[in-house]
Amino acid sequence: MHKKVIFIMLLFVLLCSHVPGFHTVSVRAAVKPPLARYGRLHVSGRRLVDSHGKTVQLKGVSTHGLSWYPQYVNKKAFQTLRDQWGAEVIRLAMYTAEYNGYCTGTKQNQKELKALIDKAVRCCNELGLYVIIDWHIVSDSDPHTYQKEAKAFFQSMAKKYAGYKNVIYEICNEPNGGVTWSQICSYARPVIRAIRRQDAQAVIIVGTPTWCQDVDTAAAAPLKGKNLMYAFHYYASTHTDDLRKKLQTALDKGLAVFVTEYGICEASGNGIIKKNEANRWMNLLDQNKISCVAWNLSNKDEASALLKSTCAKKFGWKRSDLSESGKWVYDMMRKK
Ligand code: IDC
Repeated sequence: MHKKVIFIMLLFVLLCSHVPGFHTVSVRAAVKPPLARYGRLHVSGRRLVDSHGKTVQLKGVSTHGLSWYPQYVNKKAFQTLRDQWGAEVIRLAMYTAEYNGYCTGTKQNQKELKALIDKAVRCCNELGLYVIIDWHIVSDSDPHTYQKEAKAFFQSMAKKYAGYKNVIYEICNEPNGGVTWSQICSYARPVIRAIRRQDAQAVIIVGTPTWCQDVDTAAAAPLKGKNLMYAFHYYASTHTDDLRKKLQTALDKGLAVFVTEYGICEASGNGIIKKNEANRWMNLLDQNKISCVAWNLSNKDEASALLKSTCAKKFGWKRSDLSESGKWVYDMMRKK
């Protein structure tokens, strides 16, 4: 009798294991959401750590421009990323200048962007995901261009989300056009103060010169203050050993680095994909427990988009709905 029961149970497991999705559902159901696992994050030395001081390496996905692809800000999409992909953090890229940017669009547009961020932050909170609010400067190379707007924006965000444990602020995506580290610091200090007046603890990520490549410069003269991190970005088909050296220099100096954007294609966001280089980069990040976010969640017809351009689904993507970049990111994150 006993043997019969065991046999039936084994048969059941064997049959179920052939049902698509069984593994994902069963494995994920047993795992607590990231926020429940790690709690409030903070920075210790060069590491991001959980509420018990244990090193945390978050992996996740960035939206494309929020104004451009608002359709992917929905709970089911984020749930798909959490449960099927293993994502722990979502980055909300809010362009400041391009594509109905926050600083160049209408007041109505600003209102819509804030509503979208609010929806995203709430969804992430309910799902226990970390969320990065990204002030996405690009063509407005110098963050001083919209410093006044940035201060007001982050002050209002920090006021609204001070009680949340999952919100991270990224105050300038990619300074470029020769903007120096000391210029970035003079932008960052008042913006950080505006956040700190509302929220003394949230992790704040500061962009670094040359599209977030010069972390070595930041490491030579980091900002004062707690829970600060520094952004580093790479695109594996364009950036290789030289940039890895820069990152290593910064790490050796003890800089707390967060890769808030990476791609496995060229820096244009398009072009060829180099998986060998992508793997080399990810090994370096894994060895050093550096958190990272993949660019971008959209079906735009470009190599960095994670969804196939023919895929119209707003959530519930299967592996076959993903682009080559998407499949690489999905497989890599699921391994974690
Ligand atoms: C790219 C998008 C592309 C868009 C362009 C506009 O992929 O669809 O037309 O921005 O500027 C970055 C930027 C990020 C870029 C990305 C790829 O932060 O905005 O997105 N990239 O070029 N830095 C390095 C690469």
